[in-house]
Order: sequence, then structure tokens, then C-alpha cells
Amino acid sequence: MRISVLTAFFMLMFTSSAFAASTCWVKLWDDAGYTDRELTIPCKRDMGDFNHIHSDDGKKGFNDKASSAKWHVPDGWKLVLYENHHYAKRKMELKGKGENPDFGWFNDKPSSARWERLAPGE
Ligand SMILES: [Ca+2]
Ligand SMILES: [Ca+2]
Repeated sequence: MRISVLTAFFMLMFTSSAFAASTCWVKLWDDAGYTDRELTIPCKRDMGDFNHIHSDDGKKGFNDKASSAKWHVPDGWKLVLYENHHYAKRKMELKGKGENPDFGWFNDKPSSARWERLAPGE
């Protein structure tokens, strides 16, 4: 009994630290090379329409703007950027810890973002 309670406690600690704000986030920038307006997507908060959100400076809307990104996504998860509103059409997946200074073909395309679990083997 005592062991299972301890196990549950440590699992909870591990889970909560993996999803802490410092280790679970995505940042998008309006321009390539991490410049201009910035949008922070908090851990596991989906955004179905970039027209109706505010960038970090308080300005409304970030639709068809994102051009570069840095991210820290926990194991077992990915943040998926979609070309259209409500998670539709072409997409770009952000996994692990990384950065992309220039979205290339996906430049100025993202219109929604959703946190999704990785499939087995993904
Ligand atoms: Ca842009
Ligand atoms: Ca779009």
C-alpha cells in the first residue's frame, strides 16, 4: 500500500514537471529568424482559429502570419499547425525540442494549432 502511494506520487510529480510551462510550450514568430510579432501557444491549449487569438504583445489575430518557431514539446505529444481553421488541410508537426527559422512552403500558412498524442511508433 505504502509503495503504491509513493509510486503514484512520483508519477504525478513526473507528469506535472513534464507539462510545466517551462518544459511545454511553442513560440511562433511573424517573420523568419524569430523576429517581429510573437505568439506563445501554452501547453495543451488548442487554438482553432488564429483570427480570434492575441499575440504576446496583445494585438488581435495571427492568421496566415507564422514564419518561424521554437518549441519544447513533451514526450508522447506533438503540436500540429494546420493550414486552415479548425485543424484542416496541410499541416506541420512539432515534436521534441527544436526550432525552425524559416517555415519554407508553410510560410504564412498556419491558421490553427492542436496538441495531439503521438501514435505508437510515431
Ligand atoms: Ca510572416
Ligand atoms: Ca491559413
